[in-house]
Amino acid sequence: MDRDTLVKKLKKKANIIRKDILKMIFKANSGHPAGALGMADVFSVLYFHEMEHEPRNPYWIDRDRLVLSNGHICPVRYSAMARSGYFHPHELKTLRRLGSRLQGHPSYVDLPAVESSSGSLGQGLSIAVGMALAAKLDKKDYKVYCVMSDGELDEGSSWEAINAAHKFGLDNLIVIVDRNFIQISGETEGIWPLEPLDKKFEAHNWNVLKSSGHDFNELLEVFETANNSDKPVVIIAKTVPGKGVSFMEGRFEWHGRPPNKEELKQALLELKNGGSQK
Ligand SMILES: Cc1ncc(C[n+]2csc(CCOP(=O)(O)OP(=O)(O)O)c2C)c(N)n1
Repeated sequence: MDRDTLVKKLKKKANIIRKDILKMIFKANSGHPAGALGMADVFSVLYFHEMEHEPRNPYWIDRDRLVLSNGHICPVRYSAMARSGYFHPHELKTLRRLGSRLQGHPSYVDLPAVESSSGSLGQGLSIAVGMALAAKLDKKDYKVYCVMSDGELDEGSSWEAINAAHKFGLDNLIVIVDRNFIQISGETEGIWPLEPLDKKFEAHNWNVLKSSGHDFNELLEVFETANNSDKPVVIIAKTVPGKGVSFMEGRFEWHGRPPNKEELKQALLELKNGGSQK
């Protein structure tokens, strides 16, 4: 498939994912739209291009692993999984229901290929480091991806894991930081400043790549570079929280609030027309 066709396909998938996210969170009347919508483009690239996986064989031993550390944005992952064939998209409407496999914070016991339960922030990277080390010890070629939020980098455990990845030479580990500059109660730089984030990773001997989280050509290129890294690699993906919906974009207030009926209607209309172009 040529690059233009691929980009068109990935954009289309991301738009479907965004609509799913909004419908799921509306139906559950609870959830986290901003981070999920902001990462829809990255998840489209991961599930429909980048990862080696077999949706119909979720326990395939050589599959690439994806640890979602910031578990609260899981609607983006559930939609990408459903749309790539892990389960029927009808199941998406069970988000956050008692007994559903699609819990508000993912449960790996319930849903194959979720790889790890998450929700308690600051733990996923340590889990991913363990998985990447296991791959090395088992002489396996699969890669371990870890999606994490910028808010999680407030936590010391993240930096221990970053150090460990260098110590063990984990060139099979690709971390994607959702750099959306927001967390639950405001902007990251006001609450717990992280900059210069690139230099901090570099100081821990990581390969640091930066990309827009929404430009598909840039994302494809940055993943290509990441695949050839001889060190643990982080992609700092600059994303717009709430991306695609004009009244959610850039607003931390949408971190954890569901849309009401009118808001859902307007958001879906915007996405039908290709999403906010702000
Ligand atoms: C260890 C832990 N502390 C607190 C929380 C509560 N919490 C849930 S989301 C969140 C904000 C984290 O910021 P970020 O992940 O950057 O959020 P987003 O970008 O999705 O807005 C907090 C503090 C948690 N889930 N886990």
